[in-house]
Amino acid sequence: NTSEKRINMFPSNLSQLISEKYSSALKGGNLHFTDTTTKKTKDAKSGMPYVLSYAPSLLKKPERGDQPERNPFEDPEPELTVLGEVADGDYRLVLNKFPIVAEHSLLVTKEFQDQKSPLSPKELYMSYQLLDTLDDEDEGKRHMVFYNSGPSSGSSQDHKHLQVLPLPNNFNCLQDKLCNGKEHFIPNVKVEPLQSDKVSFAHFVAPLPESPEDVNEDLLAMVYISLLQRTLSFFQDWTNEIPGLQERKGYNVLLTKQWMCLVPRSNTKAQSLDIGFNSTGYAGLVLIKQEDTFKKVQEDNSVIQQALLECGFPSTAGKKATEYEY
Ligand code: B4P
Repeated sequence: NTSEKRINMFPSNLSQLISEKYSSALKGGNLHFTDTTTKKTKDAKSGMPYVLSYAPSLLKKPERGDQPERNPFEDPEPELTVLGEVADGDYRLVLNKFPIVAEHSLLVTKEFQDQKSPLSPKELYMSYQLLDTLDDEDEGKRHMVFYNSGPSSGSSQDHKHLQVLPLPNNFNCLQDKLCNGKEHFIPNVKVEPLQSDKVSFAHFVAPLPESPEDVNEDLLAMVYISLLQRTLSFFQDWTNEIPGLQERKGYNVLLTKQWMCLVPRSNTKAQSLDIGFNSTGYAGLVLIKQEDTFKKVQEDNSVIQQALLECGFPSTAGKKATEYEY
């Protein structure tokens, strides 16, 4: 029953609930916000827009948070829990304990599930509904849901979690530019997903329907599977060239109300520059912790395209799936 499926899983005052929880967690010392110096810039060759966020103090943060042995999502802190029951009670919405952007939140499974597992139709639709609830076109407020899956994707926690991040104001990322003026379609053998032929790294994008009425579980699942097929083919094709690829393979999922994007990943960190990426990097949101790296990037920002390529795979724009898939 489609009308039943469309019932929103989130309360309409969710923005307010997140804001209130965030303020009290910050005040109570339950949440550690790291301030950053941010800078907008653009890659000259590809035109890919970036927001650089420089946070040297994050170097002191232990990789897996303050209690590295503890699974933070098994029994999340009540002070960080915005909603204890989401989607039939199978998920929770909690605040990120170590954000660099205010109100950065996480959707976590209640029962342990592996971060390497694919997204289910329910998770995709829940993510879309979350975006539909939080975005405010009149106020120019947009969000991105992302999923770092597998060791090379930039994830540090194995318990299944999706993240939702407010996007910087007036930020038009690579995927927005690609989808500008494009109608929704589900990529198939004949129709390739969108991919910029100017950026260095492989990425697969599909525009979503303009009206939320036209979006449902099935549609999102079909889009996801078509992008995932292309993404997974990289791990077969490159397995001989890249030692250890099978053990560390991973990918990023980026979702806004306007599009879905998948990026196959080969490494968490680049070799040529001291920098690592999770999904956000492939939307042009670049977190920099090293002073030296921040200097280099400001001198010549083309080093970012190189680093994004080293952590992904070469772009296949203009090639048909069969040419690189089999
Ligand atoms: P993962 O998928 O495992 O890892 P991650 O987001 O890449 O963050 P990581 O932990 O590697 O930190 P990083 O220095 O790269 O997600 C796990 C999430 O759970 C993290 O968000 C983590 O903070 C959170 N968490 C850990 N313990 C928790 C607890 N007890 N309760 C609730 N949440 C908990 O990056 C530092 C921070 O900046 C991270 O929050 C990261 O998500 C964020 N970030 C990175 N790049 C960003 C960008 N470009 N723009 C905005 N934010 C960015």
